[in-house]
Amino acid sequence: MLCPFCLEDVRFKKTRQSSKVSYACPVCNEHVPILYVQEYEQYPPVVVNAIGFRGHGKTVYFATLFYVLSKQRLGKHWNKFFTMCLNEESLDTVRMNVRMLEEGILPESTPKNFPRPTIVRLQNVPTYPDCTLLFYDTSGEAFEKASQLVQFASFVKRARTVVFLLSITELDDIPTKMRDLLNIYIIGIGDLGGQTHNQHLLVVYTKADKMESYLTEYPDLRDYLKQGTVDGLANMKGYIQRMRKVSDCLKEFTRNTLQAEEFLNAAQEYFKSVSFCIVSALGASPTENKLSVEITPKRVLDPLFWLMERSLPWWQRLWR
Ligand SMILES: Nc1nc2c(ncn2[C@@H]2O[C@H](COP(=O)(O)OP(=O)(O)OP(=O)(O)O)[C@@H](O)[C@H]2O)c(=O)[nH]1
Ligand SMILES: [Mg+2]
Ligand SMILES: [Zn+2]
Repeated sequence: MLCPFCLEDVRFKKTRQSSKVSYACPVCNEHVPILYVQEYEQYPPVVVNAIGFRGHGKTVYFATLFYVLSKQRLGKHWNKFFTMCLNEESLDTVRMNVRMLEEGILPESTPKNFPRPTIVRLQNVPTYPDCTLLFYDTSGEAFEKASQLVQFASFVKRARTVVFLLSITELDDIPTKMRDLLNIYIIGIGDLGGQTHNQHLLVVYTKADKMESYLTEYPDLRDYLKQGTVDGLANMKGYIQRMRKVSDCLKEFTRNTLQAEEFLNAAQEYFKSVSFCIVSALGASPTENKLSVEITPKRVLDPLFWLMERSLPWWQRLWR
């Protein structure tokens, strides 16, 4: 089983201290949630990661995702759906992030250290098997050099799908910076003894609310964003089809508008597959790092769907 703390494959040891039963990792000695161990097969882990430069929206994206999962009543669209945090620490993290966004406060820049996971179980999302999401968020500084990635973001090695989060309006030379990030990742994963050829790549364009000037020739993408986050969720098959069309459209956008064809060519060469999506976590720009209005997230569930889609065994994907 995958240890959520050190990401090694281990056999957890059952321990008993007075009346408290728990499972401990033999490698890192962390105590792992009981439900994680006991129902591992039923809710396999999915490593949710975010790779991107400083300030490109990684932490805000995760916070918004927690907000949407806990506040936007997705159970209205999905019969029997619910989420559950598997330990107290994860519940505290989710609650703190939701409260912060509700109060209009944005997170500080994330410190550079190896992150502790936020462990959230998703149950009864239509068309997807149940799973346990392990969220890892670290500083963008960890992705500026391969050696830093090895030290602070080795969790990426265990991700079936690697997620690049890019805020293109904050890049001065988009094609070069995109290629650099990919290059750093490929060196880092090599140094970690991993293989990109076993991984899928998902490119997420963040802060879509700031991208209007880039999207003038893409009315379908603009419409897709306008419809928010929950539109179409009642029909997941249709939603996934649309998500695939959006991915194809963003691939063209990457090639033609961003002129990042070398990034695209290299990504297609090195990864099992490359998909794209676009999100706006906040829906609008904050003023002086405070939110003046309630957040209006746009399409923030799409990366999660892609991660779940790409975690399916190959035969299930083929069947789809
Ligand atoms: N307009 C707009 N701004 C956003 C959005 N998401 C994040 N931001 C802005 O970007 C800033 C940085 O976002 P973070 O999520 O903290 O960035 P990060 O990638 O975690 O940065 P590091 O932790 O330093 O690596 C926020 O403080 C917001 O001002 C969005 O959806 N729209
Ligand atoms: Mg951060
Ligand atoms: Zn461990």
